[in-house]
Amino acid sequence: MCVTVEDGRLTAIEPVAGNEATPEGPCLKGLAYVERQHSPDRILHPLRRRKDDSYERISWDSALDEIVFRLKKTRGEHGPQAILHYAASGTKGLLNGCSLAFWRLFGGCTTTYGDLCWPAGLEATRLTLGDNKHNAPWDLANARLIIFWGKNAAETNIHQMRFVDQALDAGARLIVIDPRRTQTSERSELLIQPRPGTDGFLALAAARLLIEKGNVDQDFIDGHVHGFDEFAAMTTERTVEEAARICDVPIAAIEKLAGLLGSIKPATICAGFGMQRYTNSGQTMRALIALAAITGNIGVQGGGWVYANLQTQVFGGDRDPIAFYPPKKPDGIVRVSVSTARLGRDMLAQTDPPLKFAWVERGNPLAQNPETHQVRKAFRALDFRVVVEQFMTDTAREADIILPAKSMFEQTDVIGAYWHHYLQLRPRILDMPGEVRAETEVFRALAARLDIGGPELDNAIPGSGYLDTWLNQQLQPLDLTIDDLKAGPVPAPGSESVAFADRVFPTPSGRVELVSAEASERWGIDPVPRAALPGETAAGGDHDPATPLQMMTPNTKNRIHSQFGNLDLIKQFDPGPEVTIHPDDARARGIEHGDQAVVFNRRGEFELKARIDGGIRRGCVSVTNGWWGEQGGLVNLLSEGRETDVAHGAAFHDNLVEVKRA
Ligand SMILES: Nc1nc2c(c(=O)[nH]1)N[C@H]1C(S)=C(S)[C@@H](COP(=O)(O)OP(=O)(O)OC[C@H]3O[C@@H](n4cnc5c(=O)[nH]c(N)nc54)[C@H](O)[C@@H]3O)O[C@H]1N2
Ligand SMILES: Nc1nc2c(c(=O)[nH]1)N[C@H]1C(S)=C(S)[C@@H](COP(=O)(O)OP(=O)(O)OC[C@H]3O[C@@H](n4cnc5c(=O)[nH]c(N)nc54)[C@H](O)[C@@H]3O)O[C@H]1N2
Ligand SMILES: [Mo]
Repeated sequence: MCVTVEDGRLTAIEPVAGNEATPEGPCLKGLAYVERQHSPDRILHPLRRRKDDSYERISWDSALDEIVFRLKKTRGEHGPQAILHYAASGTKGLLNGCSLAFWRLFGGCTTTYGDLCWPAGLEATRLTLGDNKHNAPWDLANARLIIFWGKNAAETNIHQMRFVDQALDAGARLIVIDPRRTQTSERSELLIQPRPGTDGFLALAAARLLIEKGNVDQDFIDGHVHGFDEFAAMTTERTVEEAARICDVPIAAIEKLAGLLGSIKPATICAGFGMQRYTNSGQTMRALIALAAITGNIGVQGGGWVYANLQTQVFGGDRDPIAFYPPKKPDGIVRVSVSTARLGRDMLAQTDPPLKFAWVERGNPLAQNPETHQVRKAFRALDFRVVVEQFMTDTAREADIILPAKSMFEQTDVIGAYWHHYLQLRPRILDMPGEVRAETEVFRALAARLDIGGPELDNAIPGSGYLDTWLNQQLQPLDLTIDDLKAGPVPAPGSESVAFADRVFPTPSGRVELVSAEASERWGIDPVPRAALPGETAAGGDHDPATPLQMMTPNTKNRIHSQFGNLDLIKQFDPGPEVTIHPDDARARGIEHGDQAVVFNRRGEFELKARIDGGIRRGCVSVTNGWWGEQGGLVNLLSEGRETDVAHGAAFHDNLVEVKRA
């Protein structure tokens, strides 16, 4: 971003000419930072809840004193693990690590394991290819065939569409696989709309056809694939007709998918997170990667498996999704941990010790974690809650004390990415407004009051005067300095613009693993990616007939999860939540376009406007996630706290509902 600051205020955000990944500049959300940064709704002072649930402004001294009193009391009576530290995806940067550094000094805390976002796909990729990396963003322009699988890039990776357009203009072909017609599918020649959560069956049927017709890359398979024969045998367990029936897609669509994939090279499969939010997601994603592998589309220009590019994760150890496993117990500190996907349930169930205190920063679990009712109940069961926030989110409203959070323009940090492979400096360009303090300063103030950290404190949590030195220390093993980054984005050391071009796959066999012993040892799943239905699906037959509709809660163009939707600029485009429903399903329920509708299941309900749209599969409804309670669309009131088959992700879309007119 090229940012203009006048009289201490952000006045314009423009593209940076020459930025290879995002040359067209920020999207509407990026532009909305001008409003967000100076919004009158921003929290600028510590706040304490009154008895009537309103908030009063208090001084930092009294906020910190009360927090310290509560921390000591909780630690004294129940031990440090009676305190939950919860952080999510609000902002990225090296300084985020300082929070856990504080809790380590404090003597520990209860942490979370797993993640709301992408772990099933990350782990599936790691098990199969050995690492999570992919070709540079702009390499997509070299693809001759592009498959967007469960990814709506036109809304969620807007800049990627530029490279899609370049590829299409040069004659490439585009396939989209998504139960919804989306902005991404507009230019595709083939849109396959499978029953949600059945993509594994679809992929294996395509693989079967590819193998039967000999349209595979035998040289790549012989040289670099482990377990091909077992995988091939497994694909014959079900006919293409059977798969088509399970996915409820035309046989011709599967044949066309296999036909294009078998005949056009290079092909890139851009996989999103859609089919990765089900209880069968790990196996589904492994089956998809297999398609890229057997057609030899790995390690080549214009080809590949594009899921997550973690090549900028070069700090402090490996980028193995090991962070997604329940923490081990090193350094003498006993760590207790709850599942992010089951946050509410696990918090309530924890007894040794019971949770009494929660610290939340960079996240909005009341809106974004599954099963809002349980999360709310768990937060309300605590003695004390601190939330560090910029705005009055649903989670902030649960806090006893709210601490005002900095914005990304107010503290220097080093950031990576998960699409391109550049490290960047995010320089401080604005002063913190009101009494806002950076998290690092808050933790230092708490540490001083608790008398922890001593002379080591600056190394654990740098003070503002020490920040540049600290960042330089982090960069030093990479042979980089802040000054290098000041000159512009720098490719992460060791990063590749064509991933796996060297054909080095850091798996146990050193090859692409279509059979993975590790998968079954670690996660108890089949070593081959055999397909199975998700846990809660209308395809299963044994579902509750009272809730026949599969609800998907995708992301949307003009918000990042629950952020931005409170801004006037964004409200012009997205004034309120809507449930999208197929005309046939709406007619059967007497619902008309624009009617108020209630979406419900045994876990909860909410009311919102109906949007009738023939672009969504019959039997499915969708509501974008990230609405606030006050806006009427807390979608996770209806989801269940349930993990994916691998890596402790959240199976948000294993979610059957019914809709009726309000
Ligand atoms: N504008 C915007 N951009 C974002 C974000 C945001 O909030 N707003 N969030 C960022 C983050 S953190 C993430 S994780 C990514 C997510 O990026 P995406 O993966 O693109 O987003 P989703 O909307 O979760 O899912 C994509 C598509 O999957 C489809 N889908 C659902 N179930 C299935 C299924 O069973 N099979 C198939 N084939 N498709 C299915 C949905 O209909 C949806 O269109 O976006 C990132 N970019
Ligand atoms: N039903 C359903 N639920 C979903 C999803 C879905 O597809 N369906 N998607 C899931 C996915 S992919 C993700 S990634 C998660 C996202 O889950 P969260 O990360 O909890 O969601 P955000 O809405 O981005 O909330 C981030 C919060 O951090 C605050 N924040 C921003 N910067 C800072 C800072 O510097 N310091 C502090 N202290 N706070 C800051 C913002 O104001 C915001 O309230 O949601 C998940 N939830
Ligand atoms: Mo995410």
